[in-house]
Amino acid sequence: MSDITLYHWEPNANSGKPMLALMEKGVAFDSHYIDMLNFDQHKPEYLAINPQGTIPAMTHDTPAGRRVLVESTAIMEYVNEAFDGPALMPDNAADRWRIRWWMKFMDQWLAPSFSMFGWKYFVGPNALKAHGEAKIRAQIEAIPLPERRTAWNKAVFGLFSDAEMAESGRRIAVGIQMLEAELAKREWLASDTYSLADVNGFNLAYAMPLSQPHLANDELTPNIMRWLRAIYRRPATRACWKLGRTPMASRVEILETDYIAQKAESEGLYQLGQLGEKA
Ligand SMILES: N[C@@H](CCC(=O)N[C@@H](CS)C(=O)NCC(=O)O)C(=O)O
Repeated sequence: MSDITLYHWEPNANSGKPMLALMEKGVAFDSHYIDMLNFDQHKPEYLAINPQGTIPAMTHDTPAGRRVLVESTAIMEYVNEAFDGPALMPDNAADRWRIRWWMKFMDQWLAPSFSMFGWKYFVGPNALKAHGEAKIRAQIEAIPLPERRTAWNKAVFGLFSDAEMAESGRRIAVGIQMLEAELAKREWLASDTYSLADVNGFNLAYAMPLSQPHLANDELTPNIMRWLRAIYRRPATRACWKLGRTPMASRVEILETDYIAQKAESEGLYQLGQLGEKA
C-alpha cells in the first residue's frame, strides 16, 4: 500500500495527466479507478474525497497529515516538485513560462472543445443507453457542480447547439495548427527536454489521428505525429495506458501505425460514436 492514492478514470484528459506524471517520475501509487459513465464520481465514498464530484483527485499521506489534491495540472506540478525522479520542469525561466503558457492554453481554451465532441458523440449517448432516461435524470439532479450538471444534460439530451459545436470545431482546427507550428521548432512541445507540457498535450492529443483524421495525420501534421509517436514509445506511457479499462485507452495503439493518411471528418465522428459500442 502506497501513501499516495490516485482517483482516476481512463488515461485521457484530465485523469491521464497525473497518472502519466506519476509514472514518468517513477512514483508508486495506488490506483483507484472511478467509472465515470457509471457515476462513481458522485457516490458518497468519492464525494468524501472530492465534494465537487470531479476526477482526478489524489491523496498523499504525509507525517503532517493527509493532503487531498484536485485539479489535474496543479496535481502534476505537485507530483513533479514533491517526489524524486526525472524533472518534468526545466530550471530555465523562459522554458517554465512556455510550458505554463501551453498548459493554460490547452486547459482553458483547447481541451473544453475536444471535450464537447467527446461528450456529445460518446459520453452522452452511451450513458443514456446504459442507464435509461429516468435513472440518468436522477443522476444528473444529484451532480454537485452546476456546470457539470449542464454538461451532462447537454450531452445526454443532445442539447449542444450548432453554434457551440461549430466554435469548438474551429478551436480544434486552430489549436492543431498551433501545435504543428510549435512542434516544427523543437523536439518537445515547450522546451528542449520532455516536460509537463508534453504530458498534458499527449493526453489531449493522442487520439486525434482517429477522432480528427481530417486535421491530424502524417500528410498535414507530420510534426504532431512524430511527437505523439515519441511519447507513445516511452515506457511510462505504455504502462499508463495499460490502466485503461475501455476501448478509449486502446485508441492509443493507432500510434503504432507508421503512416496515417488524411481521412474525412465524418470518419472521426464515426470513430467517437463507436467507442461505446465496443465497451
Ligand atoms: N479542471 C478539472 C476538471 C475535472 C473534470 O471536470 N473532470 C471530468 C472528467 S474529465 C469529471 O470529473 N467529470 C465528472 C462529471 O462530469 O460527472 C481538472 O483538470 O482536474
